[in-house]
Amino acid sequence: MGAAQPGGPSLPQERRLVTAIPGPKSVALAERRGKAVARGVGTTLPVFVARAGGGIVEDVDGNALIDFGSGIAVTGVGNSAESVVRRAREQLERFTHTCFMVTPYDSYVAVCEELNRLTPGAHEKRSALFNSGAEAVENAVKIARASTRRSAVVVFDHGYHGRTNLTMALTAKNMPYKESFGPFAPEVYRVPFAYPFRWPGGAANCAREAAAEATDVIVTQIGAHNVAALVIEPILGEGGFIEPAKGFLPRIAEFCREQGIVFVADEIQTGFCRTGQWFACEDEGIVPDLVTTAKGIAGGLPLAAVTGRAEIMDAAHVGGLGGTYGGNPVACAAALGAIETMRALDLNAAARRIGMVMKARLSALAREYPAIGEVRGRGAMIAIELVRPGSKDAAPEIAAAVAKACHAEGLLVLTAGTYGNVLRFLPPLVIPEHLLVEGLDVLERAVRRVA
Ligand code: PLZ
Repeated sequence: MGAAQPGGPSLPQERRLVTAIPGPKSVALAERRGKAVARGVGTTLPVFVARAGGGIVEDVDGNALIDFGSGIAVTGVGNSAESVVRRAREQLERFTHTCFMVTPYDSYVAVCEELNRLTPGAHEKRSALFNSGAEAVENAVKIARASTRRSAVVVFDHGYHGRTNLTMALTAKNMPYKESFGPFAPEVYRVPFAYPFRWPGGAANCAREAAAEATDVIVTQIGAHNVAALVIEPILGEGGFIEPAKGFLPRIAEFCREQGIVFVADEIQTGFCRTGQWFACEDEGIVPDLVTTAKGIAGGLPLAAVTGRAEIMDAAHVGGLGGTYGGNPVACAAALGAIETMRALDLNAAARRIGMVMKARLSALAREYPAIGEVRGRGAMIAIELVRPGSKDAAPEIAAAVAKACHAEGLLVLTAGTYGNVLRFLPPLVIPEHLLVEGLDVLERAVRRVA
């Protein structure tokens, strides 16, 4: 291999396999890793990355993989996007950190202004910045509790909100997220989510029945007046890209409004153009009280936020919110660059286009292969749920085998779902169309081989 070439937008946009996956250099690095890194930190695909950009992740052996993962819905604007790098570099050279709580800087304020503008609703808003999605969710709960002086938190079946102690409690799935890590935070209650594909009463009744069951549990088992916050992903992410049946979210939001419960939309995976809108809540005109964001916000730098109604956000006392690194100036500069890119390239339109291309191909494939129980999702957040043909029994082994076959052919895909039987596709929103199509070709061949 020659001298290091730049990644980012200038990386050649072509799939290229020059060794087996993983190649010898990755295998050697994996061995070093095994002796240095705790085994609890898992790996989807053990190729070590040399550079990445556009729709390509290039490994240390010179293999170029098509990226259908975006680092789990983070690099929507692409890796090392031009405006992200330019603004972050300029900031790196001026100062790296002062701590916003000690001596503030304007980029933090500018990110909050953008969030207040971009999130749903024209009401007066405030934002606060943090480092990770989990930290944002924790802070949303703190703020809701301070504002309502209530303690209970309601979450949903199949929900995912993080790996810290409180957010483990909010997360539904035991393995691998919670097993052996308890005890968990108290006052967390779980209610049904409108999962049309698996709703016992059928998809047509799903929204109404699920909302009725959820609100009944809140009223009869918790007491609505004890509930500070209801935290919901407008499309479930880790839970398997489950779009709630239409009408479910508006019913839940209305119930929260009636009961004085803070409605928190966790848009950490769905936000920032991923679903073809700035935020997935917009699809049904939902105006959340608080919105948590992270992932796509800063083009790959760690940044997260809580944004919401000024009177709720400002219920937390002065000094009650913060953290050493929250709203780091380099991450804020990157976020301003990422948002600039989303506007300049109209990445909402790009996400909708990706969704159209993917759904058309995958729906055709599903008609041929009954192992694909459902094709679903919105924009550039698309998934297939794998089942034993002729049933709705989860087939995690088929999902794993298809993922493995994709990886071997140079297509990076991720799995998801409570039953591990969902293949999810999250390409960067800047992926060139020829790579999107080629990725789908690889996927189709993998399904044909396995299913
Ligand atoms: N809320 C909706 O999707 C993170 C998890 C990856 P952090 N999802 C990826 C893993 O296995 O750890 C996520 C999310 C939603 C919260 C989070 C948590 O965000 O930045 O990972 O803390």
